[in-house]
Amino acid sequence: MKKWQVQNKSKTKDLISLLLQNRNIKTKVERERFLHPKLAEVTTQVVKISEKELKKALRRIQKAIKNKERIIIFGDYDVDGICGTAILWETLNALGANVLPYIPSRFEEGYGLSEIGINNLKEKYSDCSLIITVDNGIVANEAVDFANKNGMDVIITDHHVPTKKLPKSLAIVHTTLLCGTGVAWLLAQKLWGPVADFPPASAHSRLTGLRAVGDPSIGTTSTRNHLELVVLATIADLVPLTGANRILVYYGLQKLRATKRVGLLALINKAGIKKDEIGTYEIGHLLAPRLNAMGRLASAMDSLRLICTADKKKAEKFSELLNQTNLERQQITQEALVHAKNKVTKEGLKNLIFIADESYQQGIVGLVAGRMVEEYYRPSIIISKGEKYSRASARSVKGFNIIEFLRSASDLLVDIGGHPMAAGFTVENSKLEVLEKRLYKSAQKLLTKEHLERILRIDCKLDSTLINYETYALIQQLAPFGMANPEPTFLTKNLIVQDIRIVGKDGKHLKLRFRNQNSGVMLNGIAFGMGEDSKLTIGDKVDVVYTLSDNSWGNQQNIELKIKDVSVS
Ligand SMILES: [Mn+2]
Repeated sequence: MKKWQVQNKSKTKDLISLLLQNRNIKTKVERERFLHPKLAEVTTQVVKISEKELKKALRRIQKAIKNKERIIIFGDYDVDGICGTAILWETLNALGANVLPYIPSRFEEGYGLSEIGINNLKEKYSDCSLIITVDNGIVANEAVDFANKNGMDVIITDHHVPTKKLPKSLAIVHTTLLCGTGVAWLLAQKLWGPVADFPPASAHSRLTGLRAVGDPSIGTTSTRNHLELVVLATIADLVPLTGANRILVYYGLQKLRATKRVGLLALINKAGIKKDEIGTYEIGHLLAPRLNAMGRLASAMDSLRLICTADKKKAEKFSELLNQTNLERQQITQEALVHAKNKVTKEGLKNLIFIADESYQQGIVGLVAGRMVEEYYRPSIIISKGEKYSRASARSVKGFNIIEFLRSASDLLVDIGGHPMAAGFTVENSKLEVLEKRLYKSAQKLLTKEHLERILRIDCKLDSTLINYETYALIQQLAPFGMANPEPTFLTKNLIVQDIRIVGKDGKHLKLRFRNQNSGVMLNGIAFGMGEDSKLTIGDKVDVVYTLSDNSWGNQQNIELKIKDVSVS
């Protein structure tokens, strides 16, 4: 049972003001910015990117373009890395640079800029003299030194949390206020400079089938076309949708709905999405998992190819590949999840979940850890046991800083990185047992009852007479919803259960019909995942927590409650 927490108990009549207050939007200026975002407000100054570093980066890139130096864009293998790489590659290519993308293999080269990655790219492109990282590099101090020793300059663009000692790269274009693609997009805008509104001389990538600039529209609206990639990355990377990120998502969604990229169109089609209905949900749950699947199981380069291709046949081929790989990814994740859950059932639930197994694949341990947190609401560490070393992914519960927690055992680890809610590390197999004991012991001390209690945050109570299409339309002003701007959640008390139907395959979901005792208003609701252990019966008087969803068809305006929790009054 979740604990319900009504955030705003004041009785203001203005629902929008109340919802904005709950989202920390208080002054008139803040309110205006939130309700009417302006793209011009996303600037390097606003997100605190160093002008000095930016200038150094621009000067070095312009020199490389002029001298026809080989430039490599070195991106991460997730959606954020891929989209940012596409933006810088297409931009530099259109500006006439000798540029190619490079995405390392998770299995052979590991995360981020590394010596082995640099060696591999040198073997392929011996003339490379400038590396630009995307969505990685801010802690790659040794790899940067190695690149410099090998005659390559490095420009870092990243958004991860830096350590005290910065790498000795030529320039660092960095902020934690955007995703990695957002940083790359701002750099690309600066590179376009005043030519942004003119079509560039047609430039074609030298890679067959990877015509980045076959589309002549790319120059005229380049910076805006790239917003469709910024929105994919911003949602996929789970950054809070406030400030500059919210503005980028607001405009990026419009661009994505009108995308002309044949690869994205094929993928959208494969995912069964209507193009003009793409929202943050569709990106987070349908598009991003497909784009991420390649880097988890195979090669992220194919996701990059899908995004950049201008060839319809290739778009079809890559979208099919991504779809298949994602199905495989789902199956592998599911198998590992069942295995992990069985282990908890057998050994009992402790404050912390720590499970290592040879059968877990590296690319999916993060997903399994996330699902274990959902299931048990405990900090979860899932480990893919290798021959000598194991790779682990950890996910946390609100208020428990997992990176700090894990760093307390860093003497036992090979490497570690991440954020308060999600982290990853490498450990030698021989140290797994000691590590497990140490972490359990320390979790026993640090984790409180409050940490392990699920809280359902509710914006406010809503009178059942206000559950209508007008209210739904009103709260859409606050969209797009996502991290740090959740869909408005309401509580309505004393509804009478009028009808219950079990729906969905395996009878997982409930369709409910409620009646308001006093007004007689009838309401429809759907409760996903509540079919199996529901104890509701017809005639029960209940309190319901829900979000509103539009279930209109034809001219019939119809609002449905998407139920998050029900309790008998
Ligand atoms: Mn990122």
